[in-house]
Amino acid sequence: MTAPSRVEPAHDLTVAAGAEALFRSTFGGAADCVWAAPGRVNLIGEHVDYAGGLVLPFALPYVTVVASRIRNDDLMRCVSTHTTDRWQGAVSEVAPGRPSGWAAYLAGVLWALRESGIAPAGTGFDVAVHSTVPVGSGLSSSAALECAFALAVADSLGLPTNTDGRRTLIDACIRAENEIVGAATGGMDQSVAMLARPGHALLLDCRSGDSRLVPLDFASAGAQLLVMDTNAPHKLADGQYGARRATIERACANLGVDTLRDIRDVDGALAALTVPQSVPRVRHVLAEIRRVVEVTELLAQNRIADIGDVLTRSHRSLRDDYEVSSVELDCAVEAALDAGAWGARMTGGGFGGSAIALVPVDRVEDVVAHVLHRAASASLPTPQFLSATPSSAARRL
Ligand code: GAF
Repeated sequence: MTAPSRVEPAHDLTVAAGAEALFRSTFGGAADCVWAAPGRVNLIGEHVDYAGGLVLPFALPYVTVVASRIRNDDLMRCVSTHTTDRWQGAVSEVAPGRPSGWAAYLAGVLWALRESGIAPAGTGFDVAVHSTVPVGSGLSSSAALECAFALAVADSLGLPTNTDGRRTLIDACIRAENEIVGAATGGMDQSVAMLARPGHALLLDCRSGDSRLVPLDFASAGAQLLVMDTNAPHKLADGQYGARRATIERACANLGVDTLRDIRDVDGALAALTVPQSVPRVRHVLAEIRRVVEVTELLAQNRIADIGDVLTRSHRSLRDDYEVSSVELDCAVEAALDAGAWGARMTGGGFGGSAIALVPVDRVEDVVAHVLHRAASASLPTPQFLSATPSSAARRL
């Protein structure tokens, strides 16, 4: 049987029931905290969070649910409906690369909360996970897992889960991913999973950490934002993502700035770079930050259709200057544009994963059909399509 090409979001309580049933059958008794955290798409501002740039992501209506129960010993036990690969181990033995695999996102969060003195030593957790965020699709399933668990831990310990509390937890989730998982990611995904609001994108200033909500209503403009998951898995811990980040950090050192956001004279900065290969990388980052400003201004004027062109320019820059696209992503983007999308781009870390297309509603079926046809003609995996309605941040169920 072939998988359906459209993936509909499930009700929160249905996802929660999956996690809670697994919890009961594995550990016995009920979980004491059940939290959901969303996946995300980034509308624009790609590969700029670790350069102190601006990003404009929003939460998807697909969530990861964590059902957990606190333990008064050092043990963590983790199970998921998505894999038979279970993990159990002592929290005091969690270290970079240990554990490996999906449980590192959970164990890493508890490790980071202990390291920063938020969670006491001698506290463990039993955890069951169920998710509707596709894994390896560039839609931030990792951050959803981290954030749902971080909030469950905070809740169990009686710590605040309001906005200020969430900001502290975001830092712990980023540390877990950077230090225990070994993915040098920049923090956009954890921030939007914790701070998003329905009907809004989150404009996040990754230099100051400030954020504000930007109203985002595709339907009012007669449009849909289609997520096109290419089904070509991406990985952020395999070296390519880290290599891009390292190039940007070396360029900052070369230019004598803390972040590329601090650059005022773009041409001067590009001319001053001593490593020629870093020129297109820096050019992408600087142009992409300007594109986020452009999109934010267009949204303020309710000119949704006009952001299409900016999205497409972002894709070309990611493809040609930053070199993080893939055959599958390029195929989906060009097919969507040919079938009438106003704009399209890869979203997230790239090297596979998902693209987005801004499509007038009367062209959606044509775009879906065309993207499927082009992928089949090129013998690429069959894409699947998800709905991208700006949705809620992590929540207790
Ligand atoms: C991944 C990372 F996790 C983010 O921090 C961000 O860098 C993104 O890729 C690219 O914009 O999702």
